[in-house]
Amino acid sequence: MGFGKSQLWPLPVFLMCCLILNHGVEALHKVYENLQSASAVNVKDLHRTGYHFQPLKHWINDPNGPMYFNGIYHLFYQYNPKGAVWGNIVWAHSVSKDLINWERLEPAIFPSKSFDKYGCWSGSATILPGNKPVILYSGIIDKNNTQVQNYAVPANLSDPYLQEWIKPDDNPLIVADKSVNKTAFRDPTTAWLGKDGEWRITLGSRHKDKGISLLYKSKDFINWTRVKKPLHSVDGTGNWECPDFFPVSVQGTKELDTSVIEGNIKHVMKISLDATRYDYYTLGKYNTKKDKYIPDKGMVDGWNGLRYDRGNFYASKSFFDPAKNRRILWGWANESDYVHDDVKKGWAGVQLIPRTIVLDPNGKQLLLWPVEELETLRGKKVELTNKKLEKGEQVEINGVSAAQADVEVTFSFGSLDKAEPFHSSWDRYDAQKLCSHKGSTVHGGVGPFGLITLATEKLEEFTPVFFRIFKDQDKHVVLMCSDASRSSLADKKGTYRPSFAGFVDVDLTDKKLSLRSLIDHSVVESFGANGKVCITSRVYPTLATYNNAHLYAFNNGTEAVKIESLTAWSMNKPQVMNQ
Ligand code: DQQ
Repeated sequence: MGFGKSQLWPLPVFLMCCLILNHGVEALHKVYENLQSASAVNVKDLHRTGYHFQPLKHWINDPNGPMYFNGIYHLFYQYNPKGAVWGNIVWAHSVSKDLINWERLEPAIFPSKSFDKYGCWSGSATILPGNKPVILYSGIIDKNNTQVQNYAVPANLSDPYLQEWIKPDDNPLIVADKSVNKTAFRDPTTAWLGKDGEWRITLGSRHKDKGISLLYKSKDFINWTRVKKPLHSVDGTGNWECPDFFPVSVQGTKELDTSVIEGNIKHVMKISLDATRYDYYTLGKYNTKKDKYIPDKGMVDGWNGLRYDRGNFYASKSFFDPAKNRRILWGWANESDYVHDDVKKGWAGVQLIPRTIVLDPNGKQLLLWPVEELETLRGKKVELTNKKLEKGEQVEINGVSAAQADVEVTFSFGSLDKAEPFHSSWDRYDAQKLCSHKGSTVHGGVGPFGLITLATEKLEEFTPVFFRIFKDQDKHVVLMCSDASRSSLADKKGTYRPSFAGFVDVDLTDKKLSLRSLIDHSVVESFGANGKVCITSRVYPTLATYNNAHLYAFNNGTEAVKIESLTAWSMNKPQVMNQ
């Protein structure tokens, strides 16, 4: 069944399909000598976000080197200062005291030396003993896309914003040895300290179609040697980008620095799969003796594995925030329009709302949730409680700005008896295919029910986010969908507007399901069952914009559902200095 079986396809065929599907995604990383697009003259406001992180204009991609240093959060990100398509990549830099309100600074790292002349690609920050931040990043050294690993250090540690960064002359620190593919050799992680006192980093690579996270060791952070065996690898997954490797606390209330490698913890191994452009993770154990990561029994490793987000979310990076003892995740959402649309509007890409990461008490997955600071942007609030929705009913949530809102809702249902059977021929891993058949308007037993976001009054345009519950042999299966297929009346033919989807592994004993959606003009970022499944959609409504956007809750299942509680807030714009 479609993508579920795609593992069986030869990689080149699958890659081709991905490239065709991922409009606007520059997956090939071609090195250009000239500009890839003219600088944006008019930046179009329509579809720009109100409270998601964006630069004033032009292209952005991966978040880089996030860190907390002396009271300030730093976010660097891949940025094209010259146009709205990928290319000319520098590390743009912004700082914040609360992860919400930002000040833009000059780019921190940009091509200038032989070891990064053709690009400064993704990387991470590590705070070394003595409170000394250092950045590791991938430099492109020639037109053949040869990649090396470099470091940069702050020019002035007493500058609270760390505006200027120095790239010392002993760069590059790491070059690919003969057995390593030098064009698939990038994106170093935050370093962690081993029990032997040596630093370790991992970086993304591949050997033929095997995805690899290479492991390097160093005593002094300058001289690095490759550990013969990789930290982890999976056959048939293609190139790995932006790996992330960190501990999560088991039953703890505090999250952990990346160098915590023992105790009551599990390790998370996240990889960004170049072929599919999704971020996958497994939970497992870091065997410190063998320097190997071993996924827990039963974890699916690869294309059918767990994901941070089932939608438009890629190249993410996490960091430990010592100020609040939490781990925070940044992810990039590309546009899902065409490259020529991006050039016309003069911008492309947003950073999604930073999310906290904790281990689900069931130990089998992570829970992701928007950082609490986002709530400071909540403005006008409306509430609804105990509202029953019979089959075919919908209720409008009036009184908030529906194009720029935060909505939290808990639905309940009396019984699961009417749940439709989960057909034995359906693919357990292909939620997206199921959502494409079982849309929000296709009546069911228990569900579909949920929210209708960015909608016109007559539903010419709408992006529903909803649940539907099936009965399998011995348990219920909860499907969550975020359906962009009817989000816009513009240029319907051929645009990529999938119904992104996931199965939610949730206990239904209390017969309740919760949903939170962050709606922001062209972003609908949703969190099902307290962050068990997250789905981000990028949409481009033509009518459901600004004050013409509406928000509804609906039920199209035979079983009546109740809105136990719903709270929606209009979201204010954060302060962004240096506009
Ligand atoms: N983007 C960066 C690379 C990384 C890729 C280049 C992931 O370092 O592998 O802009 O989107």
